[in-house]
Amino acid sequence: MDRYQIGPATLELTRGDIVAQDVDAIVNAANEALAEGGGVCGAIFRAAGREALAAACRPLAPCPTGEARITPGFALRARHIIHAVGPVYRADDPATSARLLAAAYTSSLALAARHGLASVAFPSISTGIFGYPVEEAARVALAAARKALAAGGSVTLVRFVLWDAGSLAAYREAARTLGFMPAA
Ligand code: AR6
Repeated sequence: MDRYQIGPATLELTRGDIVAQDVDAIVNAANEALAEGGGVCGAIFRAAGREALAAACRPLAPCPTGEARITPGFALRARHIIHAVGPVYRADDPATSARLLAAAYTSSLALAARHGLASVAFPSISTGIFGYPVEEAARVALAAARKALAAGGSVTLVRFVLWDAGSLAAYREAARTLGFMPAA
């Protein structure tokens, strides 16, 4: 586990499975319909309980790209699931992709703060089925999280849970590039 200090908060990078995280909220890499999908979304629906989660999501849809919605965590260890919709990557418009990806993280953390949550775990939004190059996405994700944490609020722990070694390496390199301070 890599730890970085951001003002009064901690940001962690780890490899693992998001559904197993013992935090106040895990974030789902969702679609605008908030429907059960593949990737991390499929894993979260299976672990939380497919029917209960689908029923909770239905009245909250649609969720436009860049926005987020919150539901209970049902059978998960996490009490809440924040459903964030990242962009499908557009190689012809990387600036719009970056803006929408940053918004997905910012919206999630604003929602967590509104609910008084202290700890939030994110997957690498958009870098699977949605095709966002992970090196670019890592810089956008970490910069957005740092900005939100530095602004203060209830959230004091953000953990990025990366599924594969390549993604963890990309996030570590992004943290280095952005000048993150390793926590003591
Ligand atoms: N824990 C953590 N990360 C995971 C897990 C897991 N259990 N499983 C996969 N990943 P993706 P997207 C990683 O495709 O690109 C769905 O159908 C995965 O290796 O899950 O935002 C939704 O419903 C990758 O690094 O999300 C949407 O329609 C990262 O999570 C669409 O896919 C994100 O990959 C969203 O696509």
